[in-house]
Amino acid sequence: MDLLTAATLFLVICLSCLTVLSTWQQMHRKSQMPPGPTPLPFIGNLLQVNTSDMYRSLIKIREKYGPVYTIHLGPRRVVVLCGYDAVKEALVDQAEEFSGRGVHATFDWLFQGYGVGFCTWERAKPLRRFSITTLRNFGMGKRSAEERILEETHFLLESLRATKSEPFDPTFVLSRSVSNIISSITFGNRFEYEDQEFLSMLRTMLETFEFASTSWGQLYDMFSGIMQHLPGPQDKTFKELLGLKEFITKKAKANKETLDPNNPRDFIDCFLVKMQQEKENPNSEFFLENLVYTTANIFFGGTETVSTTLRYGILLLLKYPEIEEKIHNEIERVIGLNRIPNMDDRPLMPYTDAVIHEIQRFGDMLPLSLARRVTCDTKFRGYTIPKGTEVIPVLGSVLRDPKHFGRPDVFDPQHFLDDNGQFKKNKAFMPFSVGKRYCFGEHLARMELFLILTSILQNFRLKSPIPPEDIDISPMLVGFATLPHFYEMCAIPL
Ligand code: D3G
Repeated sequence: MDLLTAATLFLVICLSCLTVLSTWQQMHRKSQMPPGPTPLPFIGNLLQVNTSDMYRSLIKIREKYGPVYTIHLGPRRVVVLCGYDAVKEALVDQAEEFSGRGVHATFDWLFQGYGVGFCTWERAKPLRRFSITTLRNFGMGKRSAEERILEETHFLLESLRATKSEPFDPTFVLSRSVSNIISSITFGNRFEYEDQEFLSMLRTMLETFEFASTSWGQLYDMFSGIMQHLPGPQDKTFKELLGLKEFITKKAKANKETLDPNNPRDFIDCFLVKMQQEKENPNSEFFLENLVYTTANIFFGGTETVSTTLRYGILLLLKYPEIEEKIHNEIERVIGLNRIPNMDDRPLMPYTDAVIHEIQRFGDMLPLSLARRVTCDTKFRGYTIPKGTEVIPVLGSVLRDPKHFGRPDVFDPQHFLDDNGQFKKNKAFMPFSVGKRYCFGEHLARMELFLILTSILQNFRLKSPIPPEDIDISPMLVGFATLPHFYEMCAIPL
């Protein structure tokens, strides 16, 4: 054997050993992952899911593999968590490990890893702390959050009165009021209801939620690597999202030119001040991109989720007039008709509180939550999940966990009431998610839902132009979000 042949042979043997070793390692690593359906190259488990109903597909796969399993959404390897126990054990008991953020390709296209919502835990930490403090300060200072909500609700009631009991689609009537509450904090002002730029941003937010919940949007989440280079319905969404970004950028510039650091007018001003304070720190997260995108997160996240919940809630009340009637009675008993509602009324109104909880439970705003990611190699229920693996906590399966809700698929406020008609907490109620990346707008959102709904029902009786039996309360889309069908309603002054 000459030297060349020997060397070649040696190389071949080395390479073979390496290949066997790495395959074995991979298999071993894989065998420590939760079980799941066998993936095909590139498309993963695409054939096992229905992209127009990912929630139901994931629930179905759970039947075979249990509440914690691995699935391949295209090239994404994801650990899925179903039911209260699994979600709580991961997100709460191992909070730090499960605090990373997974892929949301539609939003990632715009955010590019900046801003508080769609970023790593490392970036989120300082941005969340700052956002929470700043939101709290704006909710406590000269105008409390409660006052902001009630002021805006006054305009909402006016526009409901202007409908003169005629049927109308409540979508934008609700979203412009909800959005104005968060706008008064992020931008320091509310918008006129007919402001065309405002209405176009509201349309953008609604349409983005719609796109991300369609079959195509879910497919885009799996195959954005290729799909971003191809034409498709995402192009319209992206173009609109750019408009939203440009609005905020413009606003940030204007604020910068008129900034008085001793008198911050809004969230953007506070961020500018923070940027100034940290300008010597090379590792600071307080720079312009994070300002623009964090503001976008708060504005968008604070608009679409609450307004869709209200829209779903009103539809449910149109379907069940007897439930609406009981809220009217409670309002009359606790608040009366001569003063506006406030947050001290809520503990005295267990029925209304239970209905609002049940609206959020049944409405299941974000059925797959926002995807997480483990920040390090993570031991969980005997498995080892490698650092960087994505995790989907299926919040819908927690909100419908049969161990915690008697009739999970039925809209029934009794889920949150005890035998004496008192409000009953339920630990599986987690529409805002839990753990390190729970929704930090939760407090504001819950105040909005209570004050807006009670204010509407203190002043109006709701009526459907079609008989309640014909109202379809099943969702129109279930994907990133759960969206109700569009409908018309009448608001009859009391
Ligand atoms: C969407 C776009 C930008 N920033 C946040 C969101 C979003 C959707 C749902 C939630 O945030 C959770 N509040």
